[in-house]
Amino acid sequence: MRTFPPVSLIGAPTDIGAGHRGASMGPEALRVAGLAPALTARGLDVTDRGNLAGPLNPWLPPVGGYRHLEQVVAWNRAVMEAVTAELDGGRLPILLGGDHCLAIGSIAAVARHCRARGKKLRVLWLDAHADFNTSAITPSGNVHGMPVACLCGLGPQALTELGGAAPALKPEEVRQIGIRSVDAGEKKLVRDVGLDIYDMRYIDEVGVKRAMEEALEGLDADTHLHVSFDVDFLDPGIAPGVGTTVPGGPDYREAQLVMEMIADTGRLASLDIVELNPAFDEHNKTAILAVDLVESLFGKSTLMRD
Ligand code: 6HN
Ligand code: MN
Ligand code: MN
Ligand code: MN
Repeated sequence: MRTFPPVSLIGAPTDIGAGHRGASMGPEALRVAGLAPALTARGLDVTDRGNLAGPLNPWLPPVGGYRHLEQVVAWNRAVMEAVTAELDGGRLPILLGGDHCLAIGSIAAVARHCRARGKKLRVLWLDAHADFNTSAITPSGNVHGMPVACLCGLGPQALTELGGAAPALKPEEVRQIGIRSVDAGEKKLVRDVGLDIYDMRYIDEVGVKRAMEEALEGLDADTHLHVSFDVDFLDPGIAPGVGTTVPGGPDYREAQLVMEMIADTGRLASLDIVELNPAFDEHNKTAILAVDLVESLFGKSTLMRD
């Protein structure tokens, strides 16, 4: 069994980049679902750092193609600083979102950490959506639909240069899994940049096992693996507690296999759990499922393999 570095939970209670209110309640729902004790039971050393602070959601229409850009930047700066502090301390940060725009700050910190140490980086983006919109093509202005583009250098300077002048990510460092909702302009853009997308059609055709083997190919002892887990990755039948449900996602066992195969690599070094929206949930069942899956991500297997 792999031994993990000490883990830090960082709450970012905001829905600043989302199209529905409520992801701001995500960190507390994950705590109530028992995330920390579940990880402790796996033998991990877990510290909950509590919640970051940031601006309230003013709930305004887009300006220049973005909703709440100033507040999105403030939250992401706070996330980036908090994640950087944990990585510098040799710890494994788990960001409790909050909506998915916060992955800009979290992954900017991870990328900067890797560059400074000559480490390779692989980002696994588990999501129903590609999150590759820009201000010119977004249907909503919601920045949670833009984080991957921003991290690859396409977006407002305040976000693309959050962690330094160069883009945080090269598209070839990203693998997207579970994708089944991509907007028209976004489709063209992800093709143009050559993003590696294992969409649901592909998973239907070849199965989770082969798709994940391909997505995880090439990881070595020198690779930092970051998982950005948008809970809307899961089929809404098992995970209704998100703002942007898309039918046709992975079922319970498929999702478990995704997590178990990531765990088997032994490379997981940072994690986002985002887009959980308790306002849409039923008795916190989506948070409870997310905790169950995160246990698997940290090596809990359904049989006697751990
Ligand atoms: N998420 N593609 C849509 C948009 O408004 O840009 C939805 C994005 C959802 C983002 O769930 O993290
Ligand atoms: Mn997302
Ligand atoms: Mn999504
Ligand atoms: Mn499990």
